[in-house]
Amino acid sequence: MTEHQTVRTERHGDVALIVIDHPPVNAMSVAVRRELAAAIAWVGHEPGVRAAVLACDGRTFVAGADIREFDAPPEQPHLGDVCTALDDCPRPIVAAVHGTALGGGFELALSCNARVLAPDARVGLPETKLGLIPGAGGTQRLPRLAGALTALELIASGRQLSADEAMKLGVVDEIATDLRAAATALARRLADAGHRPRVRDRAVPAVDRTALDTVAAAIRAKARGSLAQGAAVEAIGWALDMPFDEACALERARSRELRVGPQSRALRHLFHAERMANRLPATEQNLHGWAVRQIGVVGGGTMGSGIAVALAEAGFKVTLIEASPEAVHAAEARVAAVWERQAKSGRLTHAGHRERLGRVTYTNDMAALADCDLVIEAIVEDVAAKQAVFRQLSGIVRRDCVLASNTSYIDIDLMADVVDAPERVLGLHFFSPAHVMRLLEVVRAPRTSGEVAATALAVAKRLGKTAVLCRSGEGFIGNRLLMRWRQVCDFALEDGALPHEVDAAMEAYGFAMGYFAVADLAGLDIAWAVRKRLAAARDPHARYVKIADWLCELGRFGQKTGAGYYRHDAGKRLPDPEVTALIERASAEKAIPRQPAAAEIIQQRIHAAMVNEAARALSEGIAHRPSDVDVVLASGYGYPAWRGGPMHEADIIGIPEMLHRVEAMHAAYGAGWEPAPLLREMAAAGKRFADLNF
Ligand code: 3H9
Repeated sequence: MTEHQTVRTERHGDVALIVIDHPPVNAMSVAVRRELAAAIAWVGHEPGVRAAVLACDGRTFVAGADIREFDAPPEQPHLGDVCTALDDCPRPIVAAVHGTALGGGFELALSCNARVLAPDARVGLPETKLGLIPGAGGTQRLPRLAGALTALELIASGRQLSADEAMKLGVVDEIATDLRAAATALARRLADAGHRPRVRDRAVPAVDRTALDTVAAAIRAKARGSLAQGAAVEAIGWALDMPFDEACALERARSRELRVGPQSRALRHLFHAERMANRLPATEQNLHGWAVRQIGVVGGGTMGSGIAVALAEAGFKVTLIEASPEAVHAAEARVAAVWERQAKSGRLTHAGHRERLGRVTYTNDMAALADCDLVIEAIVEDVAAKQAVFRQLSGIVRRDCVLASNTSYIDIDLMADVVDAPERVLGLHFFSPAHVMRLLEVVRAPRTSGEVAATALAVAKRLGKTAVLCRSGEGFIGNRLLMRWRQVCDFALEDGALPHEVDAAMEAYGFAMGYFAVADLAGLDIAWAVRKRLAAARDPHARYVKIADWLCELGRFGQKTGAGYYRHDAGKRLPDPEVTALIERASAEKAIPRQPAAAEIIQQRIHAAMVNEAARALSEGIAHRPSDVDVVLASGYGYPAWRGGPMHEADIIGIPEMLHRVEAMHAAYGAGWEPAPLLREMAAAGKRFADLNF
């Protein structure tokens, strides 16, 4: 037995055990690579050792290359060299995988002679999510086991495989509860048989090249400017057309090239930003939340039923409240329909389906919430109605039951005002569909206690959400920026563009959809209600565009009414002459000479408007750090992640240039568009937004 800092070896008779022990996630730092290479060499020559098992201590198998080293030049041995050492070891080595084997971790496992997985283990190559492709043979070994088409889908999406799915695809050899014992037995069997199967020696199964080209074209189109997916397509091509070593050399070079490029830097920024965004302030980090088992949801519409689905899928017991027996019935049908679809498509087993259904109860009796640890209100966006619910809840639930509102705009303090123990009230702003969208704004009102915030963050973690902690204020972070961004889009219409032109500019920037297409999809009536609510507070000197109000007055609420900014016909979005006429009328009323809009100007102004508004939200303490804004925009609003979010981009553009752009926008748009004081201060002090992240 040898002792190292991050990798140790043990002898169990004729089988050696190599254990990586590098908390928290066994990432392959240079120290781990060095020590693992030494351990593999030791297995190769140690007298009496006939085979080995590669395993990890702690909560997971190797989570990949060490991302913290990516900003420095790579040091030897490279991960690919360690994989080659596994290939070349004269004695069979079996990977014993628990937790997640991701990226370089899965590449290590693929370089072993066999793989045994714990039943709840997962494997995947998520490198494209970091703007990379696998760089240690993953793009070459995975197609040899799973086939080129499947490997391409997995690498381009970064999707993880469950143990069962990995087994079905032939990527792993066994699933075992007693992981190390099973891996040891398999290693011994391989040694007995004198068998040392290597993935690299297998041929890539024949593939229909036309089908592959079709999938590749779809992947490139979906990437919307992100480079890594295109590189993944190329790398799978190398697997089909080139000898293994030659293809691996190309893969390694391409992976490195991407690593030093701006897209991977931006995505790494988001990776770290996501892990900062859900942290309580330093003074509260020792606070623990309360255990949450039973959760109530008030309101079973699209949002409420989506929230119930998300909660039940994470294992919580849920009580869903609706106002009338008919509405209860409709909510139940909404929830059931989601799982029905999943079951039909094979994504949910029969047993899993039954279990989920059993976790939710439906009633119109609020008293059923008496035992809940958390209640989430998800009714209409109406302050008085929400206050009535909170008042009622306050008389029903325990005093330590956390009360959350799913409002997307309303000040949480207004709800806290009407309950007993207001420190337990906060906002949980889910995005629709709530069981699909990753983002969750966790909104603290002035009185919300640290324990309540910690409780909500723990629930968010269990839901697998990307939680961003922020303070309460009109629209929180995301919708506050969206209001500005919408105004820029509206101004563009009055100034000379049409909805499909503005949307095309945003799509060219990397958004999946433009603002007007999204507005039609979401429905124009909610924003209309917000505008009416805020009408009295509006600055009378600020420019106001009436087009959206006119559309709503005509009953054009978007896709659900067949018409909004577009005409919707058989699933198609079509420019509508009636809307063009309204837009031209709006320009004429203000005597604005309509001029064709350059896509670049639209893009720059949307970005500048977001950055300026975010700077104000930062000064007001609504957003805690600039990187939180990036997380919100990239995970909830379709901002192209490969750009790193608006604040990261602002740093790249440079703060003085950003200020210049905001000043130009102010000159064009007038009152309400003044540069944020913070932006001026930063430009004067030579600061970047990154300097404000903590
Ligand atoms: C790669 O492998 C490229 C190769 O092909 C290259 C070959 C040449 N490195 O997420 P958590 C930290 S690219 C360094 O909160 P969880 C993380 O920052 C890599 N650090 O835990 C955090 O630190 P802190 C491909 C890492 O239980 C702490 O660990 N792999 C790494 O919710 C806990 O993280 C990936 O993309 C890393 N690779 O989730 C996997 N990973 O406490 C990325 C995590 O200081 N990782 N940390 O904030 C994950 O997906 C999740 O972390 C994981 C655990 C599922 C593993």
